[in-house]
Amino acid sequence: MKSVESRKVDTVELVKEYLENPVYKEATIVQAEILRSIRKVLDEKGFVELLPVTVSPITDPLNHPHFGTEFEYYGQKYSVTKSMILHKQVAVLVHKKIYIVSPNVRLETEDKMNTGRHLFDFVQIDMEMLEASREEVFDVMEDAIIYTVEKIKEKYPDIIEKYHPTLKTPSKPFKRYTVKELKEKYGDDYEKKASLDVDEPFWMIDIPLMEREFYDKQDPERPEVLLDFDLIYPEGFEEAISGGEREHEYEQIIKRMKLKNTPPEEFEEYLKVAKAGLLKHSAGCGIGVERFTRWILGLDHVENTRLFAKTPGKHSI
Ligand code: ASN
Repeated sequence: MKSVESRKVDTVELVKEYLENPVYKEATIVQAEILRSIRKVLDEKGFVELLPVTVSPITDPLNHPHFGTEFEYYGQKYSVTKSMILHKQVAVLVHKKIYIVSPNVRLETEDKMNTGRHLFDFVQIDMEMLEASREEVFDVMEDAIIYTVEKIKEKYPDIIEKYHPTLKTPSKPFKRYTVKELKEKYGDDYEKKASLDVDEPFWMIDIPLMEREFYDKQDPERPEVLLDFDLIYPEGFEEAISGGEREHEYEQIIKRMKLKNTPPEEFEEYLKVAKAGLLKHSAGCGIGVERFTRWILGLDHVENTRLFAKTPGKHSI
């Protein structure tokens, strides 16, 4: 366990670092373009941007330590948002295609400090489409990624030349590999090894049943896998996106919660909506904004892609 002293940040030094190290200025210019480009593609495809939910009585069950992320407000328990997945399932009933630039707080433990990929407060562009298949999600996200990479290369050639001169615009359709195929080829550390082995992003599909939460849909034909996916960046940058088709039927949701030991009483209000038959089939995903910036610039750590980054195990400003 590190001492509190060693986690501390010298605020003045950090502000000086922001002013003196050009990476912060250049990365945030690129990041602003990522936001602009993805919004443009989604807006043109008829998506409606919704405002983020930052605290709520129900959030993604993901298994992170709570520390102090829960509080009580006039007799109702709240938690900070880990992801808006359950809210997306409702919002997509109002508009058929939605997205949110969504800040998520996941209190990662200090062993994630140097992965280069983790912040305990990050932003994902989280989208959802009513009655859609995962192939339709792939189509939208491939267009968004290709457009964004092209736009950044066109507008900021000097920045790309400086940080990631070999950055290649991916071509459509991205390849798809099942987890089973990847395990057979690369063994246990398949995600990392596959990412190092390729030069374009690929979809990793058919994630085993127990490896994801209850809301990703079980394949009715092959119940040992889910109709979900990750997008994996090339060159060792690993996970870019996670998403899937969704469970929407009450009985099936309960069955999946039991399998994962997710306590249904913590999702009572969500389950009421499912039991009333209001949820419908949908599919969607989220793309991490800091990770996208990191890959485009080929940086070591997401903490260099933004100001005021929250690195696991470190104090911050
Ligand atoms: N954004 C993810 C999804 O749409 C959920 C998550 O971040 N856990 O599946």
